Amino acid sequence: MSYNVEQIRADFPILQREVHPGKKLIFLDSAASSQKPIQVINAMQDYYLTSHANVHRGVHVLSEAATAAYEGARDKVQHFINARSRKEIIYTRNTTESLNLVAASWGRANLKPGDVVILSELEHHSNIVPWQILQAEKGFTIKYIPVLPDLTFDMEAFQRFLDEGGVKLVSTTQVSNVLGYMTPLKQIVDLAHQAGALVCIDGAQSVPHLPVDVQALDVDFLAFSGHKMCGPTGIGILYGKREILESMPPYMGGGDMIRRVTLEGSTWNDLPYKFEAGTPAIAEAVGLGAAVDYLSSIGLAAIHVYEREVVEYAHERLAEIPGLNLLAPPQNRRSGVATFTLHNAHPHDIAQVLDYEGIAIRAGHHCAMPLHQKLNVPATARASFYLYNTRQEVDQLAEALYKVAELFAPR
Ligand code: C6P
Repeated sequence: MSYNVEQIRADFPILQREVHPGKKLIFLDSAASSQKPIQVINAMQDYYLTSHANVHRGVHVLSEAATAAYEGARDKVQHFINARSRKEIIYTRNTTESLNLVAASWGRANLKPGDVVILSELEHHSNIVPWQILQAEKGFTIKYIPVLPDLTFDMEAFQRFLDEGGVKLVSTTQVSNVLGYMTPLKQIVDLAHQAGALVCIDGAQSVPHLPVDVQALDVDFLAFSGHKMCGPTGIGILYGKREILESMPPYMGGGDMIRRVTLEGSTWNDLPYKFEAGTPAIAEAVGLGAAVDYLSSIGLAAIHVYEREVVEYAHERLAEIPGLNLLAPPQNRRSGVATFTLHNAHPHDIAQVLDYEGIAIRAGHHCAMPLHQKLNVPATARASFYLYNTRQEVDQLAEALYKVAELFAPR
């Protein structure tokens, strides 16, 4: 079946709206948060109209229906990333909470002075700050895989860090939210495992866009967010290998995560509930399940191929614009975004002018300040693409950027 972008666009009601008089929305900010298809909106609405009650707590019809919908969504996520067991799928609020869970639970229990955690220079703050907070408490060392001038990882430095010893964990992103760089994940996992380290992957920008198979990749943890993959905000996933999750202490305490509580102490529920304290985001889990169904019905492989074509076209068109400088890793390793600076224009001004044309992009440091420091730019403008964007939208972006280039050309 061929990729029918017009049919896909028809599923996203918001893409029909005008954002300024005569200016229809051109949404190029899906890396920040994607839009939602009607199937997801309907699933959440149906849940509230027919089935809402608290989960795991009642024997009445509604509680059983809510529990079935909530747990059914977990099964969908399990199959989506090819996890071995539903016990390996922990609901969180987002990628950020998933990574904080790994740091606060696994990290606090396993890291000590002399140990090393390897991150990289291009990480989102979500995969830096939790480790820095824990480092202040535990006194381990953090090393960062450098980013080379061609905007790829310095794998020699990575190997050197592993050879220097003491590495307990490598935690890095699969796709950079700023550069669209697809990191050499399989190589990283294999080298890290050979050195006896675990691997945690930030999948915020990969799971929505390409097939991710946790068994094939052999990652130990994988974090991602529902809202970047056509699902609602407020729901994310931490995947972890069962034996590792079994060995970890709880993250938060409260209802649902316990087996027995006495005034003297408590024992913990089985996986995955050990890590799910309190009333969860039930409708959001249902919405995530519908998003997984939606993406699966199109196929992640097809989405990835289509999206990369659109991104390559964007790189081609934008490269022609005078004064525009693309931050582009090698072609075979990039996806998802076209990030750039233009003359000396502040990216916020660029984004503002584009907004007048109905085009939504993101400007700033994209929660990756260390990367921007490394590249010696305070901020960048980023157009990010998803399954519903078209080549015509790229043309409209390029036309608008010609105007911006003229407006901000040095005189
Ligand atoms: N990046 C962007 O515009 P949350 O906020 O927890 O759903 O996702 C955090 C996160 C973690 N890792 C990567 C690689 C990310 O891209 C993000 C979110 C958005 O680039 C918002 S800052």
